[in-house]
Amino acid sequence: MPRYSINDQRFNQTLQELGHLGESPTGMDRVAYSPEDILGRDYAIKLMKEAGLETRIDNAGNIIGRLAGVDENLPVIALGSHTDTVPKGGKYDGALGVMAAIEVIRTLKDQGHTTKHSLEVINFTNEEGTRFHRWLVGSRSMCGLLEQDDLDAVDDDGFGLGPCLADIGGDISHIEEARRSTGELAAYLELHIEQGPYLHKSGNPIGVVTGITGRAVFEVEIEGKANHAGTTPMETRRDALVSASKLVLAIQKMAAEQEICRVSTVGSIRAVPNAVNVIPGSASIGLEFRDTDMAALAAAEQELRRITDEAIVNEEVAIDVQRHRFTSSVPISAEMQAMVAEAAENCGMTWEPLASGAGHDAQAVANIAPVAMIFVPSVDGISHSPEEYSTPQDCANGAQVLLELLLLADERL
Ligand code: HGY
Ligand code: MN
Ligand code: MN
Repeated sequence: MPRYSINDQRFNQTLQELGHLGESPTGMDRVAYSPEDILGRDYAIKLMKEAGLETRIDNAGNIIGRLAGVDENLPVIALGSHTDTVPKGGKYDGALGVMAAIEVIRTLKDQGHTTKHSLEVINFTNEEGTRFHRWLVGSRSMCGLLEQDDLDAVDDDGFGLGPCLADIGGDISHIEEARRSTGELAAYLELHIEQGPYLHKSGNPIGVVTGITGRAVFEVEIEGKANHAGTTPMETRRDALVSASKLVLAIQKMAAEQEICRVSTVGSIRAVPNAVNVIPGSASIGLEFRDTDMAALAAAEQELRRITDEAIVNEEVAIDVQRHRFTSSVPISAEMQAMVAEAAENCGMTWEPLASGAGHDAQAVANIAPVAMIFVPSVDGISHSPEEYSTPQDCANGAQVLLELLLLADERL
């Protein structure tokens, strides 16, 4: 039996309330740095304060709520996730982990239990990376993984990261002050929805995450020749969108048929001037490869460059492959996995080991501290969609295991 029980009602209530902030008829739109994102951030800060946490916003925009432990000399145990969403996203991705972390604190307070370690609830900013095509910005800033091109990034409308950070209480000119060093955190514990189909299929309420996927993101620009759609003979066209479309199918085949890496996705495509009676003079596609094996991602990049070189010759277009971001895969230690499994068993729940096909802030924090992740089922494995759904019971199960995991970590680390 778990030592303490979370307040399921109160917890699921916060999840539903957060789920209305930044909601549009087509899904959740709390895209990082947006007014909708700020609604969710302010709600999390309100709950953190009500739970008795000392809150602050670091220069990377991360929201940190702190609760002193018995022994202030011990490193901190952190819990958290992110409240930003992809455009037209769901109510549980990230939100579950932040709301559950706050519920854990509230339950410890209700029970008058003070942990040995000081605790921090962290709401990492811009986990999704939608706006600047760079993800895990808050957690990478905290863990020394931010690069100059992150700071120099401009969005599709030419706006830079600096003003966006200022909007949420950050400060790009001193962003390095958000950096935490190895040893400051005893552990980082993250509850997250699986975002895939396996727990929903197996019926296990808990996933013990064994590792987090690596990811390689590219932008490919194709230059052909704009021309009249009505008068230009087919054989003389250099149609950038046709070349882009051929690349889309070839990139899909790389994972689906050639099995070069686990998954490959072209998530965005643009044609210029995007007018039906003009042969597109230029086009661009945004794509990503994922695999826990970094050699597979390197092989995928090699094949991408091979097929684009081929297209340059065969289709007389110019192609520029811009490598955007390589994020390393992260194994989760056997010790931390065992602690999650024991926490699930103490709560009377079955579990299964599961690798994460999604990226998470935990893979950045792993750079400076031991991390552990708990998954709960996503109904039909759907995520990054308004149809994303996890049942109140599954959400409460996750928060309950997170509380038990924290108590185990507090005793053992
Ligand atoms: O894209 C991902 O894997 C995560 O949901 N940010
Ligand atoms: Mn997430
Ligand atoms: Mn996500």
